[in-house]
Amino acid sequence: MAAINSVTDLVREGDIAVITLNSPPVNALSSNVRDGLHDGFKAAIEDPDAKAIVLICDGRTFIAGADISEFGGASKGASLFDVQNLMENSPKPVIAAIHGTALGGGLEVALVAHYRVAVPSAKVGLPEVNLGLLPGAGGTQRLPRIVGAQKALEMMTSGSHVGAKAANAMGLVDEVVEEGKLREGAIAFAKRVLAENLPLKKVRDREVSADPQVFADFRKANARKFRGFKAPESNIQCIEAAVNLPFDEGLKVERQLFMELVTGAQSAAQRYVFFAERQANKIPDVGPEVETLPIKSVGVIGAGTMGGGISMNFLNAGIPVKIVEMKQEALDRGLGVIRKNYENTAKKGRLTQDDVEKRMAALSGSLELSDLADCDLIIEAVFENMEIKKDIFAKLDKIAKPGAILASNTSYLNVDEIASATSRPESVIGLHFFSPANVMRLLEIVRGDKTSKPVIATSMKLAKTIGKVGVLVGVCPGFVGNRMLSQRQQQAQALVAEGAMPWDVDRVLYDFGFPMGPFAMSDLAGLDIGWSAEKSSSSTIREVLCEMDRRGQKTGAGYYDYDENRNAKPSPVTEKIIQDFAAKAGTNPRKIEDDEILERTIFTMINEGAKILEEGKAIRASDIDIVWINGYGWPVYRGGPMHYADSIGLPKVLERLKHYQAQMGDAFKPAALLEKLAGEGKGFKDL
Ligand code: 3H9
Repeated sequence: MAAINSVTDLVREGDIAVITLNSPPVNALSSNVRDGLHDGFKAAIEDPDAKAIVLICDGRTFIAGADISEFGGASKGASLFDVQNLMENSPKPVIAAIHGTALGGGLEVALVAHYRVAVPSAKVGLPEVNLGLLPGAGGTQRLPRIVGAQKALEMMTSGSHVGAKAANAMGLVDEVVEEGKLREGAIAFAKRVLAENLPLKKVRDREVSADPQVFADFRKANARKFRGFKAPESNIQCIEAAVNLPFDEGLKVERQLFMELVTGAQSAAQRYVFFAERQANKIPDVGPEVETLPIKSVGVIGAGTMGGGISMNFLNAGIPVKIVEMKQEALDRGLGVIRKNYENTAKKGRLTQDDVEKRMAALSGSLELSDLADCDLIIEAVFENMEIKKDIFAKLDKIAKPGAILASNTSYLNVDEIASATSRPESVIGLHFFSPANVMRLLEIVRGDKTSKPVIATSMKLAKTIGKVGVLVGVCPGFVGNRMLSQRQQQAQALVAEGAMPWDVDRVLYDFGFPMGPFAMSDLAGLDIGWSAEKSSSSTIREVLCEMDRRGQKTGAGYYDYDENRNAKPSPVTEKIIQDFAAKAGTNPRKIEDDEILERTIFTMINEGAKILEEGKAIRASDIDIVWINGYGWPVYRGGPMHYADSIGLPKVLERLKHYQAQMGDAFKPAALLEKLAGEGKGFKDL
């Protein structure tokens, strides 16, 4: 065994040279790895007794891509292109042996090998688009030459991972070898290449063609999905170059577009989000030494939309769920909705009928809380009323087995007060799911004063198990997400009272990158959430709309008018109501500029985020960003509100808040933390 450097070894097995890379956690292409590969291939090529070369990785995966943390720094050591040139032009066949994931630069390394073998569990993909990038080491030119333009478009603009079997069918992988026997399989493959004198296949020498219409159709079909993002279009242009230009010319297009993206604000934001998401998982005082509790069965109280959606997450992860409702009818309805949701997914081909039945078999219903006695985790998802919640928790305290986690799905109530209804507040935690709960990725995990560390650690781990991003937050009204949202809502309402129309506010936030603005959102959710006909007194625009049975999309009208396909149109009725309100209040509606709408809705949120940090209700600014990206549709290419504030500069945010404070009062009073950071020339990232 010859060590090439600290992360690379070279050995010869008979006439096969085997280069092994071992750079945990994911063998990313850091300068050390590139140096090791470069020197390893050089030595193997120069070894007169080596006839073929196998590249394999130790640890959990093949190369998972370029080292994202190195972007933006000065590059040192061998370049990836040096490594690729050596491999592709090697006079001896090079075989890449893939397990785990070959992603981004990792797949681009494999694509300059002459052959690729993989174990069945391996996955390959070019996920750079998710970092606001494109594959910058020849991947945009090589992938289409193997899989064709259409498949390349799909893979590169979604960043999806393709399993070994499918990759084999597409020609991306030449052979799938037995699981657990990658090394032997790759060496046997290399020997066969030698014995059969198979050619040194270079992907760059292949041809790819496509009708220009393929690109036009693809752009059109995905316009909505790609809105606001720069990277998908750049990926598409590279594939067009692969089709229309000689290989080396295509590479130049790739390089130029890659450099534009990697130095741009969008990719910086998306790379920040990549690390922020992983960071959110780390709780300073709850380290890996804290033991987690086994969660093998879950009880959910409430079979409404929320309870049903929550249950589906666990069923999808293979964890049995028992739902408790008060009335048989409500229970039957809830269970029926879950089945219908699964059947709809099956109809779309995303689930087999067998999967549907398996999930439904793991679901049971009951009218008795006492049936939850053996559950490891019980989640209460009834409506937001403190007395009802306390009553349920007091009952659970008597029913649940010792050590069971008792969770509330409350979206703003005080978890400590809920916990006080039990004799075991250490077992109580908030698990705030976002609607639709089986779809939205965010899970706010609310730590009460007395919540125990194992309960926190288990909840964080559970979030991962069910495919969510868990963010730990502290107890305060609305926690992180809804607390900041309420600032935006207040400003949206105030702007309308001062002369903006709901569609003006919505347009500005939509153009900023949100999927929809607050008023369109209210129409979608239903204006009558929390509204009651008996108590309604025409005192707000919303009340008047509800009284007129304009309760949102479901009634064909709300703030907007809707046609039969639910397309929204600004409504003269709403406009009139708003004008009447202004007249009654004696305000003189004024023209409000888009900048003002944006600043007042977004900067007040940032300010609230600063207060949340001051009070220690979020561990770090990036956790707030993860909440907003995954729970509220904040455009990922703007990195979340706190990153956005840093990117435009805190002095600007501060100056505008002071400007509005002078005109409109203390709703805009800057947080002390914001003043401090801006004064010190720092950002939230420096906390
Ligand atoms: C690229 O390749 C550009 C080229 O085309 C052009 C070059 C010119 N770099 O996710 P996990 C860390 S762009 C640095 O928790 P999992 C991660 O931060 C890249 N670090 O594990 C974490 O650190 P920590 C294209 C990386 O098992 C630890 O590894 N490639 C990188 O759930 C474990 O990660 C991608 O976009 C990296 N590339 O998932 C793939 N990757 O423990 C990005 C991971 O300190 N990576 N880390 O928090 C992934 O998708 C997942 O990490 C992977 C493993 C599926 C590999």
